[in-house]
Amino acid sequence: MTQNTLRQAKRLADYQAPDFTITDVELWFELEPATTLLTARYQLKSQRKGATELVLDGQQLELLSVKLNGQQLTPAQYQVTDDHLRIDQMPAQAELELQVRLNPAANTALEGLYLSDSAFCTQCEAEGFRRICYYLDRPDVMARFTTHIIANQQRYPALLSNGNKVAEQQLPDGRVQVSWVDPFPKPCYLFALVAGDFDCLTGQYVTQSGRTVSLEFYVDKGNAARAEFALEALKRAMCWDEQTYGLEYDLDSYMVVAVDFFNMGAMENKGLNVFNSKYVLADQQSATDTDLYNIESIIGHEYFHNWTGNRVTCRDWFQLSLKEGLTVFRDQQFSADMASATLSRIDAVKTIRTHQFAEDAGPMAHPIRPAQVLEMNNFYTVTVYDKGAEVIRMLHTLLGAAGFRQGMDLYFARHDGQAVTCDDFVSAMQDANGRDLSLFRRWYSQSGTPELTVQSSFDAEQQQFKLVFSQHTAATADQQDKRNLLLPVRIELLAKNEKQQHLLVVSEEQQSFSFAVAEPPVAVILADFSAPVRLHYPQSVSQLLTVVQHASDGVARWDAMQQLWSDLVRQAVRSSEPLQVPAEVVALYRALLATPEGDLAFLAELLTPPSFDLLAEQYQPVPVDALLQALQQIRRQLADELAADWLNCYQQLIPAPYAYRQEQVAARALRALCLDYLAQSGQQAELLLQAYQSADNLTDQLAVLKACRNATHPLFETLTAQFEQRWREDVLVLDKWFALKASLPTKDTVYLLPHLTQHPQFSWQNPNRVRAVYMAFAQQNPTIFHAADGKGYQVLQQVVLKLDPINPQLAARLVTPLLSWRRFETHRAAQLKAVLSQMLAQQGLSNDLYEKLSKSLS
Ligand code: 0A1
Ligand code: ZN
Repeated sequence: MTQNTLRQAKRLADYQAPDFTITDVELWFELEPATTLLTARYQLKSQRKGATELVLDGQQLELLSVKLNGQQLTPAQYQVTDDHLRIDQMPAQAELELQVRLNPAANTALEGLYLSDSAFCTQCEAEGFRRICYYLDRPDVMARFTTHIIANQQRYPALLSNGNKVAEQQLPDGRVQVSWVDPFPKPCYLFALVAGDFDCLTGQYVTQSGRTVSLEFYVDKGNAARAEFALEALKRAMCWDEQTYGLEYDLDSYMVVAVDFFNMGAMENKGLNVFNSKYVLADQQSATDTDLYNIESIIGHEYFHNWTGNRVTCRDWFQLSLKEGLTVFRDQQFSADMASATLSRIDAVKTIRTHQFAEDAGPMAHPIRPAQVLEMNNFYTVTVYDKGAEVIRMLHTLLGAAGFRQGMDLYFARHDGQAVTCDDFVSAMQDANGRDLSLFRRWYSQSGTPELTVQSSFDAEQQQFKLVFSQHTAATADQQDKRNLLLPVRIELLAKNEKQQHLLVVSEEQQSFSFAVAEPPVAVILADFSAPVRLHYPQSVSQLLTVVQHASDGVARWDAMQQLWSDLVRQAVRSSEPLQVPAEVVALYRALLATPEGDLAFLAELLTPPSFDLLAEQYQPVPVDALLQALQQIRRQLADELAADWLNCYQQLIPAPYAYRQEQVAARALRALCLDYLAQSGQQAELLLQAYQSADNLTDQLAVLKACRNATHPLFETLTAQFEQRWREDVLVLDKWFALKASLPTKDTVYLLPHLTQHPQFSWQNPNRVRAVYMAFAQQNPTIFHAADGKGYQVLQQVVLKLDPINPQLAARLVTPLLSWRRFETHRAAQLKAVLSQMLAQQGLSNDLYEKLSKSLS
C-alpha cells in the first residue's frame, strides 16, 4: 500500500515525561532570505537516571555541525532522519551546539521561519520550532532563551525577539547584531523572531504596581495610524486583567507585529505577539464595526495568554484547551464588558450551534481534550477553543464569579512557571471551593453534544410546576460509549405576577424538579445558554413569543425567536407546503420596527432569522433545497409584508458622523437589516445608491453591498466594480470584495472564482486572499456551493489539492466543508464522497489533509 497506511497518531495515554530537558538556549541567527544560518547552543540535563539517548525533533533542516561539550561529533556519532536527530551516548549534563541552514524564502507553509513580503517572521506553535532547529519540541521542556539576530541594518532596521533587548552591536559589513534575553523559561512554541523595516506606533501602560511598560506596534510603512485602535484596545485589556483577575504584565515591553502572511488570527509569543494584519490595522474607512470588535477581542485574547498559556503553559498538546478554552472564556468576558454583554454571548452561542455542534456530529469529532492526534495543527478547533470556553463558563456558573476567581488565584499560586494539565486546572477550582468536581471532569474526555429533553406539567391543585429532564449523548465518530454529564441549567418561570429564576444542576439520566407557583408559567429553559447542549422543549408560537417579550435574559429572548423560526422551517420541510410566516410574528416585527428603541443591536439580532448553516446542523440528512427554499420564503414575506415598516425604521435611524460607539454600532446594525429587506424587492435602487454614496464608513458601505448581494440586486455589479476601483491597492479591504463576489448566490459564481484568482492582488501563497475567496464561497454561498450538479464541491476539491503542497494547514482548513458527506441526502453524499475519495487517492498528501480525509472516509 501507499506510505499513507504507515502514519501513526500520538495518544494522550502514552504521555511520558522527557528523558532530557533543556534549561538554557542561546541562538545566533544570521539572516538572509534564501540562506539563513543558525547556531544553537543548549544546556541539557537528564531527567531520568540512566537515560543516554537524546532524540531531538527536526524537519526540513540542513544540519551543518554538531558539537557536544565543545567537541565536534562525526556523522557516525549521531543519526539524522526526516524527523529526528539522535545522539546515543549522552552524558547526564551537557552542552550541545548545532548549526543548521534554513531557506525562509522557500517556506510557503508559514510554519517555522518564513518571509512575509520581505520581513522575516516565525510561527512556532504547535510544532514549528522543529523547522528552525533540532530541539525537544514539546511544551513541557521549558528553557531560558537568549537570541542574537545578525542582519543587514538597512534592510532590517527592526530586529526583534522575546524578552528584553540587552545589546546592539555594529558589525563591519553593514550588519548589526541585536541581542534579546527572555528571563521567563518557556516552551519553544512561544519563541519568536521578527526582522524587517516597519513603522512603529508606540504607547505606554503603567501597571497597577506602578511599572511602566512600553507598547510597540510594528506595521507596514505608512500604516502606523491604522494601529491606534489596537493600541488602545491593548491598554484596555491590560487594565481589565488587573481589575478582573489581579494579573499584571511582567516584561518591560509588549510588542505586536502585524504581518500579511499568517495562517491564523494571531500568536501569543512571549513579549512579541505576531498578528495577522487583518486583526491590527483598522480605521473607519478601511474596517467595519465587526472588524473593530474582532480586533479588540483578539488583542485581548493574545494579551490574556500571557498568564493563561505563557506563565502557566500546557504539559502536552492534548491539553491545548487548558490555555485556549480558558483564554477564549477570558476574551469573551472582556468583550462582554467592553461592548454589549448580550450580543457577545449571542455571538458565542451561534458559533457553538453552527460550527461546534457540526464538528461534534462529523468525522473529526473529538473531546475538548483530544485523546489522539495525527497532526496537531488539525486540533486548533472550535471544539478545543469554543466548547472549551463553554466548559470553563459552566465552572464559572457553578462556582459563581467569586468562587471562580478563588480557583484562578489558586491555579496561579500552584502552577506559575509550570507546564500542567486540564486536570490540574479543575483541581485548583475544586480545592479552592471545597467542591467535588469529579463528575464535571467528564466534559474533558467525552465528545458529542448532549441532547437535553424537557417535559413540563402543572398541577393546579398542588400549585406545582414540574420539569422532567432527560439527557442523552449519541455516539460520535471517535467514541461509542457516552455517560451522563453535569449540566448547569438556568431557568426562568414567567407567570402573570411573578418571575422565578433558578440554577438547576442536572446530572442524572433523568431528573425532575418542582416549583411552587400559583398558575401555569411559561418556562425559559437554558437561559444564557448555560450548557452547550441541544435542547428539546416543545413550545407553542404563543409561548415562544411570551419568552421573546418577557424573559429577563436577552439571550433567552433571542433564542426563543430562533426556536420559533426553526420550528416553522421544520414544519415546512416536513409538509412540503410553502412556509407561511404567522400573523403574530409579522405583528411583532411591525411593533418593534415602528419605534426602534432600546438596544438596537439586540433588536437587529432578534429580527434576524437563523442562517442556513445553523438550520442545516439540526437535520440528518440535511434537506438542502427545502431549507434554502424555506429561508427564501421567509425573506420574501418579511420583505413584502413589512416593506413600509423597514423603510420607516430605516428613515428614523439618521446616521451621525462615524464613531465606534455602542449606540452607533447598534443603529448601523439595524439600518443594515432594514436595507437587506428593502433590497429584497429588487427595487429601491435610488435609496441603496444614496446609502452607498453618502456613507462615511465601511460598515455602512458594506451593508449596501451585502443587501444587494443577498437580493442579487442589479446594483451589485455596478457598486462592487466601484468598490474594487477604490480599494484595489488596499488588500485588507479588497478581501471584502473578493468575499462578496464569491458569495453571490447566482450560477455564474462558480465560473467567476478562477477569474478572481487572476486578480493582480490575489496570491495562492497568502492565506487571507485564499480564505476571502474560497471560505466565503463554501461558507456564505450555500446555494451555489451545494449546487445539485456537484460543481461547487469540485471547485473546492481542486483548490485544496492545489494548496496542499503550498500550505498544508490552509488546505486542511479549507477541506472542512466537504468532510461531513454522511450528513447529506444520497445524491449529494455520493458527490461529496467521490470528491473526497479522489483526494485521498493522491500520493504525498500532507498529514494535515490525510488525517481529515481518512477520518471522513473511514
Ligand atoms: N495560539 C494562538 C493560535 C495559533 C495557533 C496555531 C498557529 O499556527 C499553527 C498560529 C496561531 C491563539 O490562540 O491565538
Ligand atoms: Zn489562544
